[in-house]
Amino acid sequence: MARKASGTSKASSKATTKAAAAGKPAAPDGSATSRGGETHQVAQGRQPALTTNQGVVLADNQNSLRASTRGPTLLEDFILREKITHFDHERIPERIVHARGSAAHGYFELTKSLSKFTTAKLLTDKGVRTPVFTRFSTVAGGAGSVDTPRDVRGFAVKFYTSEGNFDLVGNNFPVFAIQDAMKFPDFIHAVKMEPDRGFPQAGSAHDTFWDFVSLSPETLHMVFWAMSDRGIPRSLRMIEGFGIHSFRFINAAGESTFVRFHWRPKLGLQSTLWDEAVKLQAADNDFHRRDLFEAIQAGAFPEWDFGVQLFTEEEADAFPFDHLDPTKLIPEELVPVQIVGRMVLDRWPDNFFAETEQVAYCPANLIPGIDFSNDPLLQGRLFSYLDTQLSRLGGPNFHQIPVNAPKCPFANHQRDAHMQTTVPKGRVAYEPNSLDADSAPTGRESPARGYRHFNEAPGDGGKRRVRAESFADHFSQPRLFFNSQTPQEQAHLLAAIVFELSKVGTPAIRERTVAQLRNVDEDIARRVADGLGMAAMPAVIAPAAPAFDMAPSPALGLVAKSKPTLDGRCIAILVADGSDGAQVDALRKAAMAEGAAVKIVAPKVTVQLKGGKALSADGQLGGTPSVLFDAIASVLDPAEALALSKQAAAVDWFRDAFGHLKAIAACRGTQQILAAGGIVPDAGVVDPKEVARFIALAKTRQWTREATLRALP
Ligand code: HDE
Repeated sequence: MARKASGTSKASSKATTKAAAAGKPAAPDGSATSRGGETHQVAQGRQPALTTNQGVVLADNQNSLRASTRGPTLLEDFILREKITHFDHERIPERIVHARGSAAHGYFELTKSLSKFTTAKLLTDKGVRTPVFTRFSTVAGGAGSVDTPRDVRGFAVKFYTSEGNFDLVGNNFPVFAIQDAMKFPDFIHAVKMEPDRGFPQAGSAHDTFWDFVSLSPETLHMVFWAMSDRGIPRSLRMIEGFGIHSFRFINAAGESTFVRFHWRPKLGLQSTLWDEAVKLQAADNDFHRRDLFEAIQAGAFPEWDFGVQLFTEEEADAFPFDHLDPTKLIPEELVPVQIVGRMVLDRWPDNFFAETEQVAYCPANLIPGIDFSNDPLLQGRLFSYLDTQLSRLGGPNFHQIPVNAPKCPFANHQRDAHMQTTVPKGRVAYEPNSLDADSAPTGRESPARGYRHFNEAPGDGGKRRVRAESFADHFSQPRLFFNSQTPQEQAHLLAAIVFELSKVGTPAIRERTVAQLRNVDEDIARRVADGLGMAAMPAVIAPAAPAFDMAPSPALGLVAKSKPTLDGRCIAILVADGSDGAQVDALRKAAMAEGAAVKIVAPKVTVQLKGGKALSADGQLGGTPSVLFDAIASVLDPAEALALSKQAAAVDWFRDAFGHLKAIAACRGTQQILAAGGIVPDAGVVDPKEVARFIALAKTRQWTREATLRALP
């Protein structure tokens, strides 16, 4: 058996050998290619010839060069060696954080000029469309991890402006976990998998993370965001984005205004429930990537409003916190968000590696009219990103990779280096010079339109390693965030903390965390302690600065920013043999008219509807759990429904949808499945004939159901 090539046909393998012996190519263009007798005829048509990387045309891409028909492979097979060597080097180092990501091309359009505040054309030329490349990511997991862990999401936008590339490298939370760049490696090491055991991948529910949190109360505000439902988004199309740090705008007069950047999803905010997120991780590792891809392919282009919070130095001085501290947000009630533009993502990358993997963001990529603030976290980032690209992309010419290259002219005297792809002309690679000719000009300074930093007055002087006293309060803003949520959102947040701490094996870490929570709010700490079954409250840890109350900010809620809509949502209809096609069509039409995608799920890939018409399913029941959808309906023949009521996949389909507070349209037959799942139908469960009622319910979760299902802290 081992001596025979697979699918051997004696006649053709003889022909190959004969041709080889006669010095003729075994597989001339457009003819049958020999694979040890197996022949694959591929129409040549307009296909280009396969070549090596040197342009040498290949005669045979199936077989290596061998000393005889069954002899060893020869080292001189430069074609094989080139192909395998290239393959061996296909991966580049993944990002140390934000390794798992999905991206898309699109454009930014300015709707309101900010010329009073900045000279950046991106923000002054109303109506101009600037190309963008936007990458969303999780932080803790590796490139191959799943899309739906509890985590912050990266929201990085590269604007290819007429004045150079501007990178706004933000997250979906408006605050970060640490105040000084010095702590970033510690924070990331704490959240990533523990170094001795190599797990957990992409999750913060473990000892080292909470150890760091409990010892570093500055993390608490961001941890509250991560433990809220914002940490488990339904879709990347339904998250906000924030530049976090204060930046500066500079206008034509050289005056500066502080700015914080915001992205607002057109589809509103929406998250999953924790049980749903856990099940999504098993159902579809690529849930968010697929969702973004499918929306763009379907022409339902994701869109965000772009907003700015503008404030002066004097206004900032009056804030009850330091705006240079990246663990602090500026409530919208204090400084409103003005919407000045929009971003639309309308093109999926042609190649994941070339674009999404090789894109190199850097917060130091600025354009004239925008400058940094002294936020000590931002200042550290200005070094880190360039450094990381050097190691990830192999050298300083990564700006020449198409996804990174500016789309405006660029020229300077930088030369050579690893992977240089441009061929500069002339003898001049320095400046000033008098030798560059008109035929090969090499570039000059432009004092009038070149980049200028804001001329900031020096601070209090003196060189020292220090944390500003104005950064000392760590508890007021987690309290503000918590108090700005609905009671149900608050309960979810506390349940997440209890869940994560329940995965922590070291009791002292749990206790220290609860002790820190006492500084945020006694009631929060008590509810978490109760959820953990803690016998006594741990002693309070004296805070560096005591928390104070701020007026709740409704804009920090998630449900408050959700939209009752089916736009961008997905509804599933369960069918089986004998289902009523007319009813399926009525549901489908009504849902699609409201902007939803509709997927047919069935026990078999193809079913015969009542009347004999065949219907192909988009998903087979066993592999298409209801966590993948925003609402579900079923149109079943009673006998089929009875059979399904004995199938775990069908019972779980409804039980999960019910548990995840989704609207359900269940026909009479389906009541048997609901009964098998112990589901007592409520107002969120209707008959599929009540199409309008179902569509109205499907636009939101059935929030009131939760109290009947789950004991939350
Ligand atoms: Fe990053 N961060 N970061 N970060 N970050 C990276 O750069 C770093 C921080 C953010 O889709 C890395 O190209 C330091 C804040 C996003 O490619 C690295 C510090 C915020 C992305 C890096 C921070 C972010 C990164 C890894 C503290 C929100 C993904 C690969 C001083 C405002 C961009 C890379 C993409 C990526 C360092 C803090 C957001 C190692 C040292 C704060 C969205 O350079």
